[in-house]
Amino acid sequence: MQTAAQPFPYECDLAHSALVIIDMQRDFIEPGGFGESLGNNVALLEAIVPACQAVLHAWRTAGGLVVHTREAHAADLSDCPPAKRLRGNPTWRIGDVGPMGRILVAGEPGNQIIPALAPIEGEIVIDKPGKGAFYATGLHETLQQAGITHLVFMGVTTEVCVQTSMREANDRGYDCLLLEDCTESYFPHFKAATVEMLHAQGGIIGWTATSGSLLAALAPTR
Ligand code: C5J
Repeated sequence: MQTAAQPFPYECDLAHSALVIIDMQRDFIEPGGFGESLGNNVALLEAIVPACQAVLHAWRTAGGLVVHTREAHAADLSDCPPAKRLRGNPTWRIGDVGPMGRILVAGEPGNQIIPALAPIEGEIVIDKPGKGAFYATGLHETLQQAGITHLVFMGVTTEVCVQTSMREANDRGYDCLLLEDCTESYFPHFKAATVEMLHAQGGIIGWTATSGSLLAALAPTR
């Protein structure tokens, strides 16, 4: 199928493609969570949920593989480097008890994916200790076993975990598409710059498109 995209149309075959949804977790998106406690306007991130839901529904209906990621650490923080935990001067550090349980710890309420985009049976859920979805997760091996060559990205935040994951995927040989209205940052100018740099120079990291373009491409497959 062909999706109208930047810098030129994106070709993929559903049987060899996966939808990768990065870190749509309560602590980043819901009011009263970790993201808001850091002074961020989470309404910016919440606003992409309907577009993400529409794509997820269409992708599921078409029978495509879905991967969800969570930025999550083990309860004993053995997978959290001190450099990550000690950086900056936040109110709560990773592992501290925040408004929705321990910050970025697997299994805590705030660490869950928001109900609107909750994984269903058969979908892959990856807990990742880093920003990128490929670092220390086994995701590449899982995708290779499934014969996946193309990845469509959604999620948050655009310039941190989404961009890192897309760059990691590009280096591993995947053709990557980012859905512009299904990703967001707490800093709109960072999102704009990220979208532009990913598809610049002839698609140096990959392609970007609107969810509407992908939905139009998916329509005949459903
Ligand atoms: C993500 C972050 N998911 N901004 N994390 O982007 O720290």
